[in-house]
Amino acid sequence: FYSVATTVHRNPLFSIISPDDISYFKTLLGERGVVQDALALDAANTDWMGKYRGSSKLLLQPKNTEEVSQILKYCNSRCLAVVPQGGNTGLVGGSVPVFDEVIINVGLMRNILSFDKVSGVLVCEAGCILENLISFLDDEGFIMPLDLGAKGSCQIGGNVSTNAGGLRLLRYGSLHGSVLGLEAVLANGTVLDMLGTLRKDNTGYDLKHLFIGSEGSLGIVTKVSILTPPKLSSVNIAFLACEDYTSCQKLLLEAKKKLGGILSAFEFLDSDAMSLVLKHLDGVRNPLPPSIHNFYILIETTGSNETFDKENLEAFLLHSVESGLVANGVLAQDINQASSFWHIREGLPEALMKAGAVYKYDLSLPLEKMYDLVEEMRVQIGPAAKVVAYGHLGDGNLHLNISAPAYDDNILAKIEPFVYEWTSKNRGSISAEHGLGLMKAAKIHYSKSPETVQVMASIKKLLDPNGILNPYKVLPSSLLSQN
Ligand code: FAD
Ligand code: 2HG
Ligand code: ZN
Repeated sequence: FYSVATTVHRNPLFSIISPDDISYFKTLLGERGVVQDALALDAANTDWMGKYRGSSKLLLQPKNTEEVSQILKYCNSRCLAVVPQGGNTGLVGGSVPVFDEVIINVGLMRNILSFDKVSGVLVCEAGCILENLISFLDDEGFIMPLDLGAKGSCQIGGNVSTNAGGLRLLRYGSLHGSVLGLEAVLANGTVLDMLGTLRKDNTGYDLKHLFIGSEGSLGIVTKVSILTPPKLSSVNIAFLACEDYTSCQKLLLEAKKKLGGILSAFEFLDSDAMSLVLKHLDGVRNPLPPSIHNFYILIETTGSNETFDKENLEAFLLHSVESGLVANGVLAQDINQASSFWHIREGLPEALMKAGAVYKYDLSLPLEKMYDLVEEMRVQIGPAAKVVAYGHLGDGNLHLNISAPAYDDNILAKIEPFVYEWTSKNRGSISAEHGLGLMKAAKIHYSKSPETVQVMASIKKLLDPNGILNPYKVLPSSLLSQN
């Protein structure tokens, strides 16, 4: 395992689980809700990348908000640290314990509570798996406003807690817009009912936003109300190749102008990313004729006029080829081809895992600068590792991945702090969508001013005075231990 935790020390104020604690939880949750089995604990202690690993001896599975409240109230009074865990697909070491924190997973809370077919407002428990919500809505003629490669495992509570962006943010906006309400339990067990379903509600501070993207550091999200758009009948996907990064940018601008209202995704990968997918994922092939291109772009349109939308995308494609912006391109002819295009893009995190060790950076950068960083990083690293770039180009979000045969501190020293300094200098964000977790808690100052971080720390201390909720994550520990 990667040795990131060596810079963090266990807070000695936290208690160690005792047999009395276990008895309490068994009385509260029953045997089923108290998991001590070694195999299950091993999985829950290890993150999706196999990079971060804790040593928790206890996983709790509450079935309702009241149980979450009782668990937290008890942990707070005993000063037992906890880590909220959803589908455990987070990529910044936020969802697993660092030391022996109690893991709380709301995965048994997976009921859909209501769905309004006119407004499209869905209310559900936080443990619902994203993919299940997507299929529920599909039957109702609606879609989720977010979609991501981890949909088969991630929970809506985890999505909200990370403010996940994903593949369609370009069209439907961030969860700060589509989450209309939520219910959350504070560290002392207080249940905050903010589960509104209204589009408009200006009655003072909109506290739900504190829980969107705070990565389980302020409370456990137990219910969510979310605005879902209707499913439109015509979806078209094109897979294109560009020879240089300037063309990719121009193509984005053209797509916004010409496809405007129907554009629903604009994703990119570079040639190293493409080679990696082709090498490591079974059954994947490049949909374009076999010549190497520097960049690949996936464009999706979603609209309601089948003939017009398709013609529109075809005309756009043709024009882009004629004007020299696009070197080659293909339009998906059926649903299988469409999903094979998506598989190339969505399969990248998995391909990187198969390739060995990976250092992940999830950056927001001004578009015109974005690829300069990738090129500078290649020079900086040399032949020791592969620099692979892809991401949500339409949102200015670069996924810079450095793939190496094994974790190596010499490689890391070439990447950091270079990547953070570069991002900060260009007024980017060191976390576009994955959050800070353990990986970047101490790096927050690269993207936030000291005054802002101080206010964040004050809010954390107000809502969680003992610091039991997801310790060592999001904010620098040094700041929270100060009085
Ligand atoms: P976890 O990983 O379990 O937890 C994530 C964080 O949220 C942790 O800090 C945890 O403590 C907290 N948390 C979880 N549940 C709760 C809760 N109920 N209450 C309070 N806190 C909670 N992210 C993107 O933004 N866009 C992408 O396109 C994207 N694609 C991905 C593709 C793959 C293949 C993978 C593996 C990950 C991807 N991610 C992406 C990263 C990840 O953030 C998302 O998968 C997802 O939002 C995490 O949800 P989860 O349920 O797995 O949460
Ligand atoms: C994606 O967009 C995810 O595929 C994962 O956010 C990004 O692998 C990554 O770095
Ligand atoms: Zn992403």
